[in-house]
Amino acid sequence: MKKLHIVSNRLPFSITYDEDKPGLEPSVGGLATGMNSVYKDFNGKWIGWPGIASDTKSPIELKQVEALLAKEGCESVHLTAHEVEEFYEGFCNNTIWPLFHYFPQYVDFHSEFWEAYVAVNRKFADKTLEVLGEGDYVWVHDYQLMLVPEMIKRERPDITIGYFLHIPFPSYEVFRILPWRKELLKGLLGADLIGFHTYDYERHFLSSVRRLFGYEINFNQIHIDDRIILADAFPMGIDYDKFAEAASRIHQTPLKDRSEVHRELEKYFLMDPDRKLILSIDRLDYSKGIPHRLRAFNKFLERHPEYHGKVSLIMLAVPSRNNVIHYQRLKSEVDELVGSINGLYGNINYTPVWYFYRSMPFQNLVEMYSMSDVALITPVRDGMNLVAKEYVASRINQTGVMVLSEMAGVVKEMGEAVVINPNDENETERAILQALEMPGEEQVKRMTAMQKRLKRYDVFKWAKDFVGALQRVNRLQKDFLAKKITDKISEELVGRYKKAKKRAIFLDYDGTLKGFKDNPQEVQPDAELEHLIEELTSIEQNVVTIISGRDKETLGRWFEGKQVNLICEHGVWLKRLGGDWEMLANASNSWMPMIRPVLDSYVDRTPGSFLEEKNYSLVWHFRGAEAELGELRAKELRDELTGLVANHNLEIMEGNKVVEVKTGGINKGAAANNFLMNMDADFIMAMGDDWTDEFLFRELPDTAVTIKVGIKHTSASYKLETVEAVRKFLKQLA
Ligand code: GDG
Repeated sequence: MKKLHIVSNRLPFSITYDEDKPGLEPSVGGLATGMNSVYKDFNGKWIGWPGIASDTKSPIELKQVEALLAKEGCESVHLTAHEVEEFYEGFCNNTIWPLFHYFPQYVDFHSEFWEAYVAVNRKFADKTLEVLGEGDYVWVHDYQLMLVPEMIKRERPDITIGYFLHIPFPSYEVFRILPWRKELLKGLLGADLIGFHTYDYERHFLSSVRRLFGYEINFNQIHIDDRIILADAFPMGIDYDKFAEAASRIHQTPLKDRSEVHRELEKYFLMDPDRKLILSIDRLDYSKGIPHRLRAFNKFLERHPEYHGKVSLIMLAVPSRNNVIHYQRLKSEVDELVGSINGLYGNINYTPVWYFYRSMPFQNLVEMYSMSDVALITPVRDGMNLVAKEYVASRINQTGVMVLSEMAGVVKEMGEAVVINPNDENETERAILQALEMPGEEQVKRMTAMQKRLKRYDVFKWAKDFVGALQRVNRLQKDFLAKKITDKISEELVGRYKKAKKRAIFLDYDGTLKGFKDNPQEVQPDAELEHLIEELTSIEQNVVTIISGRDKETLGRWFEGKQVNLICEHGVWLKRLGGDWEMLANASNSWMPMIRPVLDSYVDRTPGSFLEEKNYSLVWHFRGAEAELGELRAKELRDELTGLVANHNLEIMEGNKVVEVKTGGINKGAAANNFLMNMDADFIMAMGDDWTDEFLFRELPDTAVTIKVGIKHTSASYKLETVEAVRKFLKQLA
């Protein structure tokens, strides 16, 4: 059975010591819960760091820890204190974290950090490689391990690799700041499926891939040589029932058994039943917008004296990365703000902000969720934010209001929240008021809708969905490879070719015999190609025809003196060996003055694009333009042309980074069949790369060997990935 292995920075256990005897404490985080549900079902291992610096323990102690973890299906990757410092605290938390959360001013660009990141990723990849069986699945998690997918794929292409990023993927303009941006992307592109919390992160990622590498992207599929890579959004859920059930237990806990937090909260409400409580929970991180929240709350108290004594903010800030200067400064700022608000508005009976700088047990967390009237969640950037989901799950009586930042990934699933921009403190202040005054009925309506959604797409469904997509991408890849010319198929085809007495061979030029360049005039045949054509055409039984959309002047010049037939402009012109140009189809160009100005305007507005004028067609090339702009303009141009061409028997052809307008009814398929008349060929072969070649594949006789170059869907019977593969195959025929 194929296994599924998980790779993440931390293992789902912490190591505890009881008088030097190590033990394991299971982690209760969302990731651990979700992954436990899949990796055990799939009989896989969990590969990660146990959380202790390896050089602070003796080899024997490390072995003990390893053995304990191994019993739980975990494989340990050991990191020294120095590695933890440079890799985790350095590159992960001082480079990627601030950059991906749009804090470029906090980013450290140290090459030592980068080197440590590469080395540690290598360790994770090596450990994973040790456990992999034939055709297994691997699911790699988060920003600490962005290079691992490629490291595994390079050595084990048979492994299907998924990767999930838990933080935002920033816009290209931010991502490009990083000196190692290409390396990170290459690392990710080793995966077959790349998941994000939201579609926004997905499109930022695709845009970076397009701009940095120029790979072909079809909706959410990236095509690289013979691989298909899928990017998709999977909003991570929580263990919904766990929170709902815990909240329901809390409501039923007898007075004497209630926790101290529970009792304190009740005391607060006892003082005045009209009192309200606002909740805020996060790690103390600059991405969480804690000062913004405090300033907005301060404004609220300033503007609404009627709420003095009636509303408190209970703020749990979990200590985090406190050896980093930006976090220390943040802590001072938060301490000051809390002090200032409490100093201004507090009294003996009233504390406006209850501030806890620590973490709390799960039980207390749910008590706070279930007893707070409002959750104020205002990150300036957050990949998802699970706290928001946990608050909703804990509201078992369906009351409560969520005030939520539009910068958190979770907002996409919480349209019913009161949504604010955390940088607008006036808006947040108004939202606090709106939340406190929201009628019960409306609260219930909004909360019920959110609960229904979050209960359905919980962390188990999320994990299952991702694994399902991983299996699908594996099938997609197999479907593609099904048409690929393997060594065995190649042998068969060569056998058929050898037996034939008369062979008609149709070869498209650009993208088939020769790779693309920005300027289409720069791709005349190279020496290798010329030699290949000479060899092919020197065989008596072969009738070789170059069949292309190019103009007859260019092809005529490039192939002058060669023993090939030429079909140009998609089938308008034919030049038989030794003969003159003849017109195969009744083409006209009287329409050109009408269409040319339209195309000219696209050239003007799209830097890097240009217009090519053939005898019977006009072509707008956008390969040299900025990729996304080019695609967008091509779409606009097609729309604009559609009305114009319909009335003039014209056709719009979309080639590879070109939009071409030409007389209707002319295509390579019709031209090739015309050429084949009276020829009596007993072996017909056609090769081409774009959709103008699909006419050829469809219209040639069924016995023809049709070969698509590239990995897109095709009606050809076979596929070859690249121009190099085409040349290699033709060499066998020569
Ligand atoms: C990253 C992304 C993304 C918090 N305080 C206590 C406590 N917690 C638990 C919460 C929640 C989790 O920690 C925090 O999750 P978040 O999603 O809010 O944030 P990050 O830790 O920054 O996580 C984030 C997430 O990955 C998942 O993909 O949503 O955007 O930054 O579950 O309940 N738990 C306990 N005591 C506490 O004091 N027991």
